[in-house]
Amino acid sequence: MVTGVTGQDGSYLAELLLSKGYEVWGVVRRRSSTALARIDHLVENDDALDSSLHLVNGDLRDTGSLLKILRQVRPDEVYNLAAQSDVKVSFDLPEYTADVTGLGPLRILEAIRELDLPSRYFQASSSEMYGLVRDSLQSEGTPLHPRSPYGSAKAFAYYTTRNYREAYGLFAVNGIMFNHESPRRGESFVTRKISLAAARIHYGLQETLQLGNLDARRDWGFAGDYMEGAWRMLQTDHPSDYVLATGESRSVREFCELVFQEIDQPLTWRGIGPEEVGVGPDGRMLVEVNPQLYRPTEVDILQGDASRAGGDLDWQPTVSFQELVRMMVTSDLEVAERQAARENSPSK
Ligand code: NDP
Ligand code: GDR
Repeated sequence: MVTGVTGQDGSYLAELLLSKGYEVWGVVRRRSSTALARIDHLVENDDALDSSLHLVNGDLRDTGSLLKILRQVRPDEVYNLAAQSDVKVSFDLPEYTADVTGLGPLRILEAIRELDLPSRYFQASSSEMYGLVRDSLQSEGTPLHPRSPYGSAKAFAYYTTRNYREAYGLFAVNGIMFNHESPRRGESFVTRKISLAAARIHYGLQETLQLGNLDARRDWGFAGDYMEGAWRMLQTDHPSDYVLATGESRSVREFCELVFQEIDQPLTWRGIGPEEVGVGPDGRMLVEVNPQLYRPTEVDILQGDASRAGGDLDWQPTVSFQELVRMMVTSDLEVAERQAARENSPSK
C-alpha cells in the first residue's frame, strides 16, 4: 500500500515495486481534476496492469477510509508518502499541514494496530526536522529543531512512528530523507522551478526567474535512489531509522548557475541581498530576488550523513549532483519545447 502514489516519490516507488512483482495498492485522494500524470504510464499500460497497480480512494484526514483500505488489502508493506509537503505553504496552512502531515501517519499506525495487521510501515520523514541544525553533518542522532509548521508536523510523525515501534512492537521505521529531486518534482520546489524556468527562457516563453533565498544550502539527491532506500528499510531483520542523503551540500545559487550553464547562459551575479540579480552573457537579467519568497524562518543549511544506511542497507546514491541537474534540464527543455509548439500553433 502506497499513500501519495500520485506524487513524485510515489510514482518512482510504484515503478520499483511493480518491477519486483508486487501487487501495489495506491491511495488516491479525491480531486476535481485528475492528478494521475505521474503514474499514467503505469495505469494505462496493459503490462503494468498485469503486474497489478490498483488505485483506491482514500485520504489521510479520513480515518474511516484508511481503516477500510487496510482491512481490505491487508498489505505486507505500507509506505506513507502522502503529505502536505510544501514548506512555504505550511506557513499559510499550519493547521491543515499538522492534520495531514502530522496526524495522518498516526491514523495509519493506529489503524494497523487496531486491525492487528502484520504490515511493515515506512514513514517518509524529513531532514527539515533538523531545521536550525545542531551538527554540521546531520545523522540519526542529531537533535531536532524544526523551523516550519511542516517540520513540526514531520517531527510529530517521526516520534509517533518510533513510539509505535517501541510501545506495540510494530515494524515501523523512519526514512529521514534529505531533499531529492527528479524531472517529476513538483513545480513549486526550487530545483524544478529553476530548471523549468531556464528551459522556458531558452524557448522565449519567459523573461526572468524570481527566487527567494539564494544562499540556502541543501543536500540534493535523485528521488529514484531514495525510494530504493525506502524499500530496503522494510526488508531488514530489525526495524530502525535511517538517514538517506548524498553527503554533499550546494546553495540555491550554485544550482541556478549549473542549470543556466546547461542552456548556454552562464550567469554573473550583481548586487547583494534583495537587490541581487543574475545576468546572462549579453547582460540580460535572467534571475532576480523577490523577498516575498523568503520564509518567516529559514533552514539555512542541510548536509546529511547516510553512512548508517550505507553499512546496514548497502544503500548509496547513484546519481551525482551534475547528473541530476542535467537530467532535469534535459526533461524540462522537452516540456518547454512542447509548450512553445502549442503557443505557436495556428489553432491557438
Ligand atoms: P509530493 O508533494 O510530490 O506528493 C505528495 C503526495 O501526497 C501526493 O500524491 C498527494 O496527492 C498526496 N496527498 C497530499 N495530501 C493528501 C491527503 N490528505 N490524503 C492522501 N494523499 C495526500 O511529495 P514527494 O513525492 O516529494 O514526497 C513524498 C513524501 O516524502 C512526503 O511525505 C514528503 O513530505 C516526504 N519527503 C520528501 C522529500 C523530498 O525531497 N521530495 C524529502 C523528505 C521527505 P495529490 O497528487 O492529489 O496532491
Ligand atoms: P525544502 O524545498 O523547503 O527544502 O523542502 P524547496 O525546494 O521548497 O526549498 C529549498 C530551499 O530553496 C529556497 N528557495 C526557494 N524555494 C522555493 N520553493 N521557491 C523559491 O523561489 C525559492 N528561492 C529560494 C528555500 O527558501 C529553501 O531554503 C523540500 C520538500 O520536498 C519537503 O517536503 C522535504 O521534506 C524537504 O525538501 C527535505
